[in-house]
Amino acid sequence: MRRRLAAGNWKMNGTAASLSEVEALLDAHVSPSVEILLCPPATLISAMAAVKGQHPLMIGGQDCHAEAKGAHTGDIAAAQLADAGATHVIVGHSERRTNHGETDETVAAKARAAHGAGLVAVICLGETLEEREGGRTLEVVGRQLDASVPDGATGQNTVIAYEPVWAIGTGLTPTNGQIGEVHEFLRSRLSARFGAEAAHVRLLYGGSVKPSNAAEIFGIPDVDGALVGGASLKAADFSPIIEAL
Ligand code: G2H
Repeated sequence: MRRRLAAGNWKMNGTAASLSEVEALLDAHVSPSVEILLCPPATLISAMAAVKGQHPLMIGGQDCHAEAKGAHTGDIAAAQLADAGATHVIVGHSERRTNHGETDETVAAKARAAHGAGLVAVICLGETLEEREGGRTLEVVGRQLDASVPDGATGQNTVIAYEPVWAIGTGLTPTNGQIGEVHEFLRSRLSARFGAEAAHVRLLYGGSVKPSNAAEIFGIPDVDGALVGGASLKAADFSPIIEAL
């Protein structure tokens, strides 16, 4: 019912030379059985769109502004991402929440802007280590889900990524039980709010996903794919993750 999704978040990495990795990825997955999304720096979206040609690879931004246009130096509007060739945009990544003070309300506004521009919003949430150790994980992700996902979210326009902050770029991953508990909780919370539509919303896991742990993580119920950072930069790493889906 839900098509599996392998999403790569290049973060602030990559230049035009990195497009050779995209070519290698496309060569390895000419007709992928899962959806593949790459979110490069905005500077590379147009060039990546040109490289992919007719390949079903999807391209996303890593952030967008909540406003459609205006005096916001350095920011990018959702419609500008779409104009450059993006179909998706990540919003609410923990690095944005932490480094740029983004609140759940900011994230919801950005997701609304994404929807307004016809983009799929990949909405990120996840607890800190302190929250996890304090036994507050479900309380925190529940609050983030409620407040970061706007009304009007559907399986077509929204993907949720559960990314425990303490697992991002650290090499640490939660146990299968911990991931499964949160995903099950998120699904049921979405169901309570969105009814049957919740069954169509994909829930990705993110945080130190790599070739060696991908298959195990993808075997957890309610995990519909992954949001991959470091291991999405090289085709040799991202390709086996795609194959594990
Ligand atoms: C979490 C993830 C990508 P990494 O930020 O969103 O990064 O896989 O490097 O932990």
